[in-house]
Amino acid sequence: MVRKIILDCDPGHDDAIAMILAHGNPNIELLAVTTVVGNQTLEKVTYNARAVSTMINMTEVPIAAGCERPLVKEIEVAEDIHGESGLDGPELPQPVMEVCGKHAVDVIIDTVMSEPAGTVTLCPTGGLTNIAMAIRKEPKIIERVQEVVLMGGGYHTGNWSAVSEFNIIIDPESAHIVFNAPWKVTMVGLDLTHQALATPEVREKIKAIKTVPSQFVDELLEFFGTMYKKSQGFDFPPVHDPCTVAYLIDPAVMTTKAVPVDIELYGNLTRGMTVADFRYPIPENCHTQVAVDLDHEKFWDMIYDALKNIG
Ligand SMILES: [Ca+2]
Repeated sequence: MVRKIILDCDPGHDDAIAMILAHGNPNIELLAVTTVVGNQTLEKVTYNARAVSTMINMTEVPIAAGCERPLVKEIEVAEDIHGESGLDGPELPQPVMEVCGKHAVDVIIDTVMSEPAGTVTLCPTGGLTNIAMAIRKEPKIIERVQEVVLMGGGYHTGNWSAVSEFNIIIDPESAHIVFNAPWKVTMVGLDLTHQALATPEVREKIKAIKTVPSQFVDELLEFFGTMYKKSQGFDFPPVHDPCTVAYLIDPAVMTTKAVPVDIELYGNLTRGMTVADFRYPIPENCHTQVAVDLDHEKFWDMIYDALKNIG
């Protein structure tokens, strides 16, 4: 079954690979790419989204720019992971894609309201500002969206503080709105994405595809890997964001567990934590689930196939 998705992102090395996976897989219909401040400023990540679309010749998918700052907090970017441009490493093509005239929040609302109810999935891979704003502006989207599958958080680990993950901690108020809306939320957090490592074997297989986009992905991973080694001590970089798209292509790529999840807003040490309650019994009305274990080989096979399809 073809899944219609909106990718709300902040490219971002792993966001770029999520775009490639969504575009290159026949079971995903990408309705729009919307951008939000996160890994870098809105201006930079929107430029990057246009450049990546150009790189993979994805000219039919609208790109809309969204919120340029979080709801409450000041802007905090991830320069030590993604560099000054947000997509340092490869040389980017001059974008041929223009942004559409509408704000990303309106693109999200209008797309969800105009497509048949229950057919559009939101796939946020950055901070949750645009999604929270869309809920507040048009609450009817909550019951019309099929589900939300997001990269963010972690039930046992953090990467921006001891217990908080970047996409959540940069705008915890928005995350609180999104996790507490009564729609189905799948949290693809660090517990899962730290298994999506671009190992040397993976790098070799990507290189062997020998296309311009595969070379581009290899250069992305080279920079991303160097930064992850330097700033977080990883031997191989975890490629977070495409895990969300992979789940929508085939849920068997990961195991999940239904548990209530809420966002800590006030803790001195724990602000931005995704608090997952694993106690028995799980409430009947639990609308959140967390990703647990990744099928590494199946995941990377999807990336190789997408690159081969794009050519
Ligand atoms: Ca991202």
